[in-house]
Amino acid sequence: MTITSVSLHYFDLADKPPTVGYGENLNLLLKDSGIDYTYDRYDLSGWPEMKADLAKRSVLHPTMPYVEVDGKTLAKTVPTMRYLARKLGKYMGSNDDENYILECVADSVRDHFGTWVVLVRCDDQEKLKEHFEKDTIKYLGIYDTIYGRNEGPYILGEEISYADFLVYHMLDDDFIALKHVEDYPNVAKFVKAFTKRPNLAPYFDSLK
Ligand SMILES: N[C@@H](CCC(=O)N[C@@H](CS)C(=O)NCC(=O)O)C(=O)O
Repeated sequence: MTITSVSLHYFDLADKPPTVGYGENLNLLLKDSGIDYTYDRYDLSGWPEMKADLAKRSVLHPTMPYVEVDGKTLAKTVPTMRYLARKLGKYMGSNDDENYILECVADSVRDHFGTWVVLVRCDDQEKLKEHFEKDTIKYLGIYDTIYGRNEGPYILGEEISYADFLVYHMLDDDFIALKHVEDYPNVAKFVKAFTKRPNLAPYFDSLK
């Protein structure tokens, strides 16, 4: 492992559960890795100053979340997950073909995210029902095909990858998606294995 110091930084979306949003993808990966890190959450009001400060530190297009890794400041969730994965020597594929698969899955999660994020503060039950029937079910089917490529429980088989964290957290963010995984056996197998991972299970228990 070539990382000695990590801190994760993200908004505190006070009106939402603490896991909602991009930051949790990095939080899950760091937690699973067993590395020591801090997770600092911020009120939205201080963001303009923080953003200006990050720009001064040469962060390209500063957005939340960002991570400080051994003196470097890195923004953008998926590129940062890949950076950490490479540094940690785990969570990437073992060849170009596997890494291509992971990038495709990350891309599908991004498309799924786009259908959810526009509704994140919506309380119109009709619109939410429509989203579930049109989008959530569609992506659950896509993930079931992805997780059915091999015996699982993860995208690449027995080894977890950064894209598995993205899929799990997308299902968690997408309202009631996690409650419907039993209808998708390959996704259900993945979720069961993921939530039982030794460094994650106590965390999921703590959120109940
Ligand atoms: N592509 C970026 C998107 C990050 C993003 O849009 N973050 C929002 C908060 S969830 C943000 O920083 N908004 C404030 C801004 O863009 O200045 C990522 O994956 O991290």
